[in-house]
Amino acid sequence: NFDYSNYHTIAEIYAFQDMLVAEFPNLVSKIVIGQSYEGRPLTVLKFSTGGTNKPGIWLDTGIHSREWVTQASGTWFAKKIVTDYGREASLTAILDKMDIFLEIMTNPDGFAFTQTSNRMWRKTRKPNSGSRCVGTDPNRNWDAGFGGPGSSAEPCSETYRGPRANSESEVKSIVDFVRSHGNLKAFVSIHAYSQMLLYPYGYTKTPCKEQNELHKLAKKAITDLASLYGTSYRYGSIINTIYQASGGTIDWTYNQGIKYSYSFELRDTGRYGFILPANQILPTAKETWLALMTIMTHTKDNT
Ligand code: 0X9
Ligand code: ZN
Repeated sequence: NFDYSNYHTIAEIYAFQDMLVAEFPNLVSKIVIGQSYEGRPLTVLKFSTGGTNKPGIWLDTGIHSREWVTQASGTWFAKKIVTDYGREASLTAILDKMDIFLEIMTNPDGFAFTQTSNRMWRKTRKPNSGSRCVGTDPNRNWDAGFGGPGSSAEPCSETYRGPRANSESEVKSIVDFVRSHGNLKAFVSIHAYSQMLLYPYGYTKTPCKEQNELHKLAKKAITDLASLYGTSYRYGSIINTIYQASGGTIDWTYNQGIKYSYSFELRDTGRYGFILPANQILPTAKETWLALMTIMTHTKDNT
């Protein structure tokens, strides 16, 4: 009875997660990896058929709080996983070999702020000493080219990098999780908008070591995505496809040895931008899922 075709409040999404765990206790559990600056739990849904420290796939949505179609798609992905396990062969094969981790509200303070005060809020909500401007860009705060071009040292900027790498607990909690898990094979960070599928790097033009494989897999994934509604995606490295961005999530995860590090920019290409109408949530989630399945299946077959 959760309405996947509408946007939901942060409280509704927390409740949705708990209901999913209650309904499918043998498949889903909730992990709290830390807490946000304002004290909200940073919750991750773990989809697992058992075993210890199986190879893992990480998915996150909502690290930029205003990108609402991503959190909405995240709830649909969660439901899709519990629906398809044991019924759909490819997803079943993935979960028989690997665990899936899904952080839907990766920036809960920002998300709350978009619902109460400023729909266009992007950053975290931690104050900056010596400035009246609040928040750090959580996609410039990672320890990969931190502080380089395509990030700002100015707290009032939308791309403020923060005082130091991992200064934001929303970022540091994922860093700690990735390190302590130690067996993640894919890491997919989901943003909006622009319709792009991106791989490292964002901070340097130097091609990443596995660029050929990542490029071919991205092409296959966006071809599968387009097969549903014809939505067209561009693909390539961050720096060559969107712009230079330093201190980004997937550059750090890739440098940690997680080869299948990708980032999506979901619908649209700017007509509605961040304010994507709710009637596009389901089509966006469904087409994105096809690309995610392509990436996850390739990861499984190469793990
Ligand atoms: O500027 C960003 O952080 C990303 N664009 S967004 O509109 N979602 O803010 C682009 C940077 C690299 N892209 C991703 N990692 N998705
Ligand atoms: Zn974003």
